[in-house]
Amino acid sequence: MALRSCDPEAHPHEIDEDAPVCLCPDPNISCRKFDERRLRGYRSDRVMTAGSAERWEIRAFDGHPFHIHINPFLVCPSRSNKEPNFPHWRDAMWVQVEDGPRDVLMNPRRFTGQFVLHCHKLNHEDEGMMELVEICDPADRECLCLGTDADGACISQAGCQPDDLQCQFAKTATDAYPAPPPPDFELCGP
Ligand SMILES: [Cu+2]
Repeated sequence: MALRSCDPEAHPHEIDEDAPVCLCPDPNISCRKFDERRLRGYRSDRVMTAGSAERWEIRAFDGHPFHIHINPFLVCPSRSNKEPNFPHWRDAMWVQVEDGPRDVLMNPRRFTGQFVLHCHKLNHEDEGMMELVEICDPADRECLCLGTDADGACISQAGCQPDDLQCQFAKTATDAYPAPPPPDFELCGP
């Protein structure tokens, strides 16, 4: 997951030197605004199954307070001197480029249904820096699958309709985001 507001001065030509400086709408999560997919009829942006556990790497290209509803997440220890250096549960976390990617563990246990995750800067969330998350029962195929491909395999609700080029562009652009530079701990001194 990448949190990003497009600042041409701070992040020129991140993906392709010949490309326009800001390829994705500003601000966004994984190159998408909240209502983009809803307007195209997608039911949710991210799908998990009840009882599962996932490790998410959350990156930001500037500063964003990441916040999720319903289930808290376990923050993995990091070398940031701004956070407790032991695993701890939170529902909000500051993510900024200087600290590098943050690893968290998601563990939806019982609740099934939809809720949001978003940047907690009010102007960012109002401008679409938000995702609709859905927790499905593992046996609920209608909840999990957007449809099936030619081989009958489930296309995840978080995936793209085969003819939706905008959705595929967003996924490709997000995958192409470079990892933020690692923090320089030498600056902390001995
Ligand atoms: Cu933000």
